[in-house]
Amino acid sequence: MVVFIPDRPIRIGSRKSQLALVQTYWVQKKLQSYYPERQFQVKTMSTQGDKILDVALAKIGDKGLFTKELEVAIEQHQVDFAVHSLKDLPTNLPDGLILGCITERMDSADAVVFNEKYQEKQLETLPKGAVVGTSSLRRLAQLRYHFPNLNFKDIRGNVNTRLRKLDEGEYDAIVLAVAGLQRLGMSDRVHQVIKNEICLHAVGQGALGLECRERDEEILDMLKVLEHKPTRDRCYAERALLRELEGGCQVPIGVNTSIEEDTLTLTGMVASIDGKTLIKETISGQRESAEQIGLNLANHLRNAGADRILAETFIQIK
Ligand code: DPM
Repeated sequence: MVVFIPDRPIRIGSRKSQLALVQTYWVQKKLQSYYPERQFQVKTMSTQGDKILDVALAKIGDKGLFTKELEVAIEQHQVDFAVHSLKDLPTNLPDGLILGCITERMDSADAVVFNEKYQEKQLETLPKGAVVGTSSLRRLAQLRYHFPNLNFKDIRGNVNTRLRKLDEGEYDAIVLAVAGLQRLGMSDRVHQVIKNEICLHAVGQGALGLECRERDEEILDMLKVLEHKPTRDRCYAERALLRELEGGCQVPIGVNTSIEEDTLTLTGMVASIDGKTLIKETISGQRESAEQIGLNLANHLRNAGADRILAETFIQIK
């Protein structure tokens, strides 16, 4: 006798913010189209980063602020994998969990959104003392370096909350990832895309990381259809650099990567949060040794003084 056992539904873990859900539904829809016979369910949960909204991100400092609860859910088999903004995912994952897949990166740049009264402005033409909102040390350090006359102020909350605070006049401008605004269908709010020469993006910015159990062959196999190899190689190099230099998600470290044929080029920068010191280095190597390129660049940056800057940052934000 043949007993028909229906395939179990696949459960996907996600945060509840609008951006997180847009990203997760995108993954769900894609997988559904590849595997029409399977059922995909989304399970949402809040993370520490969603709950603590009155403390500067860098001060909470915890690794995995936006990912920890989702990881516990994977470990406890409440979900089969989780969808994260890759830039929120720590470079060291808990034992037994892995990055099953990295999806194709969208625009990795940062954007400036201006208050109504400054619609015609750019960072370069804002009046002295204009209030610019960001809680990213990376953006703060680089923008202070280039625009010492602007006044930077911390801002917390999800993308929608931040835009509301800008519109209500608490800030003259705020800095957000282009990718986040695009995913939310708010590209029209991007008034300036900040050039690479001014602001290098965060490690993993613009890509999604799908995290699952290391031994779950079924899920690992399933997720492969969403893997984007060039993005994966770039992000592996970026993550190796960050892991080697610090490991966390709230440090003034920025990167840029590109791939041409078999060559991967990685630029990394470390800056002091007062905007006075900035070190930047670039190296290239074989794409297949992406992580080694990240490690090598970390050493170059160290030799140029990165450790001292990072140690000072650590003391300042405590
Ligand atoms: C991390 C940072 C920020 C988020 C720090 C950084 C931005 C915080 C801020 C690690 N996670 O970028 O240097 O602006 O005050 C986050 C966003 C996205 C993923 C929002 C944003 C958008 C999608 C993406 C929060 N995580 O950066 O505007 O970049 O993939």
